Amino acid sequence: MKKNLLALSILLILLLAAGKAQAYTLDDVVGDRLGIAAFELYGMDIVESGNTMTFDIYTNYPQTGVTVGAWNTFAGDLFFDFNSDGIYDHGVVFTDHEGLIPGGFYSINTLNVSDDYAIPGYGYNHGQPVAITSGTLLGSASTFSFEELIGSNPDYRWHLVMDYNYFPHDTNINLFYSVASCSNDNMGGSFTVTPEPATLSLLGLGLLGLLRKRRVS
Ligand SMILES: [Ca+2]
Ligand SMILES: [Ca+2]
Ligand SMILES: [Ca+2]
Repeated sequence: MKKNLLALSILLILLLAAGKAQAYTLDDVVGDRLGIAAFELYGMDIVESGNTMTFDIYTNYPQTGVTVGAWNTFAGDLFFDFNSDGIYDHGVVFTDHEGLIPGGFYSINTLNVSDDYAIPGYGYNHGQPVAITSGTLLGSASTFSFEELIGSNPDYRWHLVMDYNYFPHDTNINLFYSVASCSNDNMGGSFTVTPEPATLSLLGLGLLGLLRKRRVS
């Protein structure tokens, strides 16, 4: 009896420790940025609730951008690859550029990578997607805000709430985010949106039909 209790306690402690190791839905390594601390990216929380998807991005990078020497960097856009072919086909614009709307959800025609903004002589992460440059506006985030956090590291959070029907359901969606136009820190990952209720009920009806058929035969 005592042994069981001990085993249970150890299991509980292990579970708690495992839970603590993961700070966000998608963690980014702390300290992997290039340059100053303002470029650090910490991670992203992705939460599905009701018919919304919430994306919270934790960063030290200010909304108004950071200038290093002669290079005026600006915050990156959020990229999605809906069909996992390695090409980012959808995204959300974060800042006012190319006449696109901040908080707007776009089907992407063209995008710029970090090299498109680079100034010779500066170190940065090469070839990383950073900004949508043209596309079709499909909708916009119901909430799109930038918040200062209590304490520091991370200092800020991008807060984005979107209709979950903007996303394909029940399939792996890849995403990518560069902290800024230089991509001095970036992160990738994937998430899944649950099947639509209609699909579920159809599936249920199908199963019911199968059961009925079995009963008859
Ligand atoms: Ca980082
Ligand atoms: Ca794609
Ligand atoms: Ca990173």
